Amino acid sequence: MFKKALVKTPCPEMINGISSANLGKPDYAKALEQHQAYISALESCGLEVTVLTADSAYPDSCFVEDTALVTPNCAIITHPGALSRQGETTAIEQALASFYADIAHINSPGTLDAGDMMMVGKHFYIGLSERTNLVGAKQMIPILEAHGLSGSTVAMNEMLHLKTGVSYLEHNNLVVTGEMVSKEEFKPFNKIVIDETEAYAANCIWVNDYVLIPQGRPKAKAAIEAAGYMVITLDTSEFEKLDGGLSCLSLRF
Ligand code: CIR
Repeated sequence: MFKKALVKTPCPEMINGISSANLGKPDYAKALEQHQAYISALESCGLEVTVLTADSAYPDSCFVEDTALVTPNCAIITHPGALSRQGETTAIEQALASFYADIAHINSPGTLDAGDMMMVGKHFYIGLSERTNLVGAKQMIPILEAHGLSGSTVAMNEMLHLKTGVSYLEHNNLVVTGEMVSKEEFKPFNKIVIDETEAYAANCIWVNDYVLIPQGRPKAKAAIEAAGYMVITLDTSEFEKLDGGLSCLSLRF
């Protein structure tokens, strides 16, 4: 069960965030509304949500997931792979210091975005992406092991982050799309395969037996409901324009 979440209000400069989506620039007012609805949804799942103030220096700073890994035992501040995002970690570390006595760090030349990390019980899969390098993963794994956890790497070619294409919904259920469908390491799971036309819904989040999914993906919604979950749909169109999904917008612990 998760009890808390940390989010950060999008800043007006988000319209200049990193993007490969070709969906146009986000509408800032709409993004704020969607962010508020996201916070309300987390609260309705029983989480106490800490909201950090917007920071104009970092257009992508609402995507807090990439800046830290939060586990039951420790927090690890990452070293994000995109240069323009590396300074985002300072505010996140300050905020996490209220919740964690034990904070470790990934350091240069290691890079790691925690959007590349997926928690399955005490194990963490680490995607080797354009943002997360092997040096970063090799720093992360011993930190996990020192805290009674474990980690292993997953090769990937097509996606921004590991969790762009795979989400763990507890109970051995894994939502997958694209290159994640056939990964050897994911063979032991019950797979809920998301159609390529709704691939964006593969980034969804389990929160205390609810599953939050993006709006407008009816096949994904039906498949996740059929697996026994209560589904909450949220409009994340303005974050999708920046390659961001539901998991990216919070740290849950
Ligand atoms: C970026 O490219 O870093 C942001 N525009 C999107 C980050 C999305 N984060 C995530 O998938 N964990």
